[in-house]
Amino acid sequence: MKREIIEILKDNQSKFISGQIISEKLSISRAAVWKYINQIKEEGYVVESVSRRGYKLVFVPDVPTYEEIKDNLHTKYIGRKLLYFKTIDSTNIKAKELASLGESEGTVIISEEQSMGRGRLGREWASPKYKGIWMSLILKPDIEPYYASKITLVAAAATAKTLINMGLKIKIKWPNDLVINKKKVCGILTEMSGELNKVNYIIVGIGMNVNIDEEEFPNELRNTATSLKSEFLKTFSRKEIVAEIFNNFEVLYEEFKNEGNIKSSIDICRENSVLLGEEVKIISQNVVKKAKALDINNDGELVVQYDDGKIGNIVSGEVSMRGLYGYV
Ligand code: BT5
Repeated sequence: MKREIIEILKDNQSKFISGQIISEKLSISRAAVWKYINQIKEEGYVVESVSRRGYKLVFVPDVPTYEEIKDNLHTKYIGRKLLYFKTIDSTNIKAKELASLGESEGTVIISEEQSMGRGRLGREWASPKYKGIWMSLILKPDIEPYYASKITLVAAAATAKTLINMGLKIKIKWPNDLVINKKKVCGILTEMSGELNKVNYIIVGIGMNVNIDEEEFPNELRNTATSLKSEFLKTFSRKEIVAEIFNNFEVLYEEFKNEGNIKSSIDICRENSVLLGEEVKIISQNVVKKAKALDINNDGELVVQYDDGKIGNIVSGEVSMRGLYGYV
C-alpha cells in the first residue's frame, strides 16, 4: 500500500492531493492513508501535509527501494523482487536463508547498513548506514558447482561496466574487487550451496562504497579503501547505480546460462584489469607465491608465470592477490 501511495504522490508531485481522494482510489480509510504517509516519511520522503488540502510530495530520497529503481530497471527477473531493509546482520545471510526456503532466482536483498557485513574467509566488511550499496542476489542456475566461481567475474564485470558507463575511471582487481587509484571501492562475495553435481543456490553479495567520506572508514581501512564520493568529489545516486548493476548483470548472467561461457564478462575483466602485466603476490592458505599476472583465460582463471618460469592457472575462490608493494 505504501508503494501505491508513493506512486500517487509522485503522479501529483508539487501539488496537493487530498487524503480523501487517496483513500477513495485505494479503498482504504483516511486514517490508514495518514498512517502510511508517516511510514513513507520515515523512509526519507518529505511530504507536506496541510489540513483541508491534503498531501504534497516535496522531496524524493536516494533510497534503493524497488519503488525508486523501477523506472531505470530493464530486467526480466534480476531485482524485480527487491527486499529492502533499514538494518540487517548481513544481506548474504538473509539471502541464504530465503534461498534455502525456496525464494526464486533474481530476488535481491538490500540493506541500508549491516551489523555483520562479511568479506571472504569471514573477514569483516564495513557497511555504514545510507552511504553504500550493500546487497545480495539470489541465483539458481542449472550448472555444476565447479563453475559457480565464474559468477564472481560476472558480477565484477557488471559492476565495473556500470561505473565505466558513468564515465568513471575504475579498474578490476581479479577476482572480486573494483579499485580506484589502487584503493578498493567495491568487493564481491560469492557463496554457494550445492551437492556433488548440483547447485542449490548461489548468493552474490556486492558491497560498494558510494557516498562514504574518508573519515567514516575505520582507521585500519583508510589506506586501502575508498568511495566514489572520495575519489570523484561528488555525491552519487545509489538508486541509479543499483538499477544499472541489475541491468548489466542480467545480460552477462544470461550469456553464462544460455551459452555456458562468460566471454563478455572476461573481456570486461581483461580490458580493465589492474593486475595484468604486473608482479603480484598470490596468497592462499598463508602460503605466499610471487608471480607475474599474464592473462585471464576463457574460464575466468588468472594465468600467471612464477619466478621459475612455470605457468599456472589460478581459480578464484579463496586466493588473495596483492601487488608487490601494497594492496594493488
Ligand atoms: C570482499 O571480501 O571484498 C567481499 C565483500 C562483500 C561485501 C558484501 S556487502 C553485501 C553482502 N553482504 C555481506 O555480508 N557481504 C556482501 P574480501 O576480498 O575478503 O575483502 C575483505 C577485506 O576488505 C577486509 O578484510 C578489509 O580489509 C577490507 N574492507 C572491509 N570493508 C571494506 C569496505 N567497506 N571497503 C573497502 N574495503 C573494505
